[in-house]
Amino acid sequence: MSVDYATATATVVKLGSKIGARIDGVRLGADLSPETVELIQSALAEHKVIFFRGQDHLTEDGQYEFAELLGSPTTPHPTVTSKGVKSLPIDSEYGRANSWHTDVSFVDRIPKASILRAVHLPSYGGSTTWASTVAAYEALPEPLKVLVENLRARHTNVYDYAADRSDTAAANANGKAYREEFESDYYETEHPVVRVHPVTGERALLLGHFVKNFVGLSAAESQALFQLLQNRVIKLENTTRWNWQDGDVAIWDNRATQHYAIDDYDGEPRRLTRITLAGDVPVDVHGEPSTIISGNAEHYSIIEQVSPRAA
Ligand SMILES: O=C(O)CCC(=O)C(=O)O
Ligand SMILES: [Fe+2]
Repeated sequence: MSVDYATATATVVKLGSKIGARIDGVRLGADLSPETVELIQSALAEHKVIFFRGQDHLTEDGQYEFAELLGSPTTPHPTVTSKGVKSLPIDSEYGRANSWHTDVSFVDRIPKASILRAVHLPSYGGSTTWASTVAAYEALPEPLKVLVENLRARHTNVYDYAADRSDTAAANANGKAYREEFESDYYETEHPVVRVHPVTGERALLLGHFVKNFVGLSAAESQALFQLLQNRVIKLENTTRWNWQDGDVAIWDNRATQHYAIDDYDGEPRRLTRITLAGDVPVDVHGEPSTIISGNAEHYSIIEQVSPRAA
């Protein structure tokens, strides 16, 4: 009889009351047992972002094969197609994601999860912070819940990226070329502001920096309301911050979180590789799905068919 070493030794260490856990005693790869995969899936559903240390053995291929155990990997990106075949390089030369967002929320089929692997880290700084959008929804007073449950937002890949940050990479030639490729096709999708999580049934705010406006509100009203709601998402109690080490892997539930990469490592190179997993089309509390305004994301991702987990 073979012993499932990974499940026998895997431990989930909670990092905060609202979000975050570290999983120890698992060597990530294509050969994980179904029990270990199940442990990872349920930890992800419960804690929203999970971290693994010491995965130095993992290559890009290994990261991809592991990703296939958790879902269907998408192509690296809907518009950034020149940089990688299996994964998207997250490289400080091309851009710095120091602005709160949910990944790829400008398409209808928002990826359900992202798997990020450290490749080359700066000698200081460069942490990443995640926020629970479920905790943010749950803390809303009743009148605001009623408001957001009946509100829809337009998300686009041509967004005002300079609005609340100084992006050091945006100024160089590589950063400009990356930005041009990012915007090379126009995507716009109307999503509910509150989506019902297809696995946990939890309600989550769906916002972040790809939001252009709220449907039916003026630009100024959209801006004011967006600020109010985003401030609730990023309340420090809703967040966890990870200080990367070589060999680390982070996985987040992109249906229940936003994240922000802290740009505090000056000119030092920083590189990670990201694989996103196909997700479903969001549905609001009334059962209404998101609608496409512009762009077709079929080449990027399938639409995942989700079966809710037993409680
Ligand atoms: O650089 C990071 O830590 C995260 C970048 C990011 O937004 C992503 O990988 O989706
Ligand atoms: Fe991101």
